[in-house]
Amino acid sequence: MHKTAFIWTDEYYNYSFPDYHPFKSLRESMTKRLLEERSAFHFITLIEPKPISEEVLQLVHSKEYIEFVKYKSKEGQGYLDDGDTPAFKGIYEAALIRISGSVKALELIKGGEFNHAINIGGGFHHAKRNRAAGFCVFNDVALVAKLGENSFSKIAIVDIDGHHADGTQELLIDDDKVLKISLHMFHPNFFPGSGDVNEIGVGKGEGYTINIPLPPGTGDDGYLLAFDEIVIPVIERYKPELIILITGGDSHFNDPLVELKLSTHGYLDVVAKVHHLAHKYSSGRLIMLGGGGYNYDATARIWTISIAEIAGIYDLEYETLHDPFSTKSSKFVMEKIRSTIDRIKKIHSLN
Ligand code: V1S
Ligand code: CA
Ligand code: ZN
Repeated sequence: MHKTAFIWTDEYYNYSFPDYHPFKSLRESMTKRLLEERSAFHFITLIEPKPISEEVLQLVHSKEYIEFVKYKSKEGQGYLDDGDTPAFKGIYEAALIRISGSVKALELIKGGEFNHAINIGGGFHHAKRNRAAGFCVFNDVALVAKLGENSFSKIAIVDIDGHHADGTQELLIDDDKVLKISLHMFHPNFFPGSGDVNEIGVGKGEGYTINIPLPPGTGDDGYLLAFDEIVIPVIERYKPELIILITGGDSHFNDPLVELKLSTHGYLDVVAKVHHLAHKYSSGRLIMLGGGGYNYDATARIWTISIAEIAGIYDLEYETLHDPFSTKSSKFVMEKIRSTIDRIKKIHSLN
C-alpha cells in the first residue's frame, strides 16, 4: 500500500460562479461523498491547504495581473476575461486556496511521507501569466511544475482534461525540465483553438511539448490507441521523477461541452497506466489534479474510481460507479486518429 494524501478544505466551495455557469463545485462535493460512503478515508489521509504567498504566485503570474484579480475580487463585477470567467466578491481568495491545494500536494510528495497526492480542487490549465481564461484564474499546474523543478530534474504533465492545456503550455513553453503532454478535442471553433501537433515548444523547450489533438467521437478505443502509441513511449523515453496528471472529467461521453466520448472504463485504463508509469519511473510520485467536468455525476464517478486506483483500494463497491459500457469510435474517426498518431511520431522521432 502506498500513502495517498487528499487535499481538501470546504473553502473550495467559495470558487463559485453564477447559477448559469457550467463550472460547479458539486463535482468535488459528490466525489468526497462517494469516497466517504465507501470508507475510502480509512486508507487516504485528508490534509488541509493554507494559502500560498504572493511571492510564490509571482512565479507564474505578473504583479499587475495579481493586482487586477484583487481589484475585481473587491469590486465583484464583470469578467476576468472575455466572458468565460465571471468576477465575484472574494474570487482572489477562492482561486488562491484552490491552487494552494496543488502546491500542498507537491510539498507532501517532496516531504517523502506520501508518494501520491490528490487535489481535485486544482487543474486550472488555461490561466496565463497576464490573464484569466476558460474558468481559470491562476495556473496551479504550471506553478507546481516550476516549484517541483527545485527538487526534481524531470517532471511530466499528462493532461486528460478534454480541452487543450494552452496556459500550461504557454507558461512552460521553453522549459526542458517539464514534459508537457495534452490530449484534447481539436475541431474548428472549439475552445481554445490551439494544441495542434506542430506546437512542440521553443528554444531549449523544443520537443518538450506534445499535443495530441483528437476528433469529436474519439471514444475509449481511439483514445487508448493514442495513449499507448504516444504517451507511454514518450514517458518511457523521458523517465520523469514526478508525474502530474490533470484529470478533467469533460472527456466523458455525457459531457455537455466536449465530445471526446470516453467512458469511465477508458478513464480508469488511462489513470491505471499513468499510475503504473509513476511506480516504474518516478518512485510512485504522482500528483492528481482535477480540472473540468460539466456532467457532475460522471465527473464525480470518474474522480472516485481514479482515486481508488491511485490509492490502491481494490474494492468491488467501486465497480458500481462504472458506466455500463465502453465506447468505440467509427472507422472514419479511427483512421483520423491513426493519421494524427503517425504525424506526432514523425515530429517527435518516435519509432
Ligand atoms: N467548450 C466550451 C465552453 N463553454 C462555455 C460556457 C458555457 C456556458 C456558460 F454559461 C459560460 C461559458 N465556455 C466555453 C469555452 C471555455 C471552456 C473552458 C474549459 C475549462 C476546462 O475544462 O478546460 C478547465 C477547467 N469558451 C469558449 O468557447 C469561448 C467563447 C468562445 C464562448 C463562450 N463565451 C461565454 C465566451 C467566448
Ligand atoms: Ca487536455
Ligand atoms: Zn476542460
